[in-house]
Amino acid sequence: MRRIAIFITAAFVALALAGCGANQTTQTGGITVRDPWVRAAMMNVAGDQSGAMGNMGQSTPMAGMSDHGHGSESSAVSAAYMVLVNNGAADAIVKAESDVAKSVELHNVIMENNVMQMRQVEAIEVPANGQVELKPGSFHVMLIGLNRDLKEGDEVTITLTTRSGKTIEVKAPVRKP
Ligand SMILES: [Cu+2]
Repeated sequence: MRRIAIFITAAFVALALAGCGANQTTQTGGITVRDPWVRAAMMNVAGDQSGAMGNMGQSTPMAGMSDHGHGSESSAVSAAYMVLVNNGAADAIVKAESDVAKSVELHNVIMENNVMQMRQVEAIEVPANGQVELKPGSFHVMLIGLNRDLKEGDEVTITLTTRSGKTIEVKAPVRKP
């Protein structure tokens, strides 16, 4: 008897899930982006310094280290911030891409042993009918290895992918923090 009861419950759950799926396809909502911006950053500040040191013929251990940058390889970083507004079912940002940097990651800032540290995260969760603010000291889109200077007034295109499979193209102005 008990086994039959469980089977019937499972059938009801399956029907309920099928119903949810049908509702989701007619939903127009989901995650949208408000107030995006990218922190201004220059890619060649460190490179110029190591070049000047090299011309003086004096190589400190520090200058020697930065020479491994080989000029065209930028180690400069920046970050993008925005508000993720969700007027649909719970979803998440699982990927970010941009042509301004060699690598783009989703990050959070956490306190560990009283030290603030950045950590890569698999996803930035956005609750149903809720919002998440990407801001300094919290979640952000990390731009690693800039391909060009990000000057105030420039525009950066970032493409976000949601767990539900939607892509969101964000045009973020560059600002000084
Ligand atoms: Cu970061």
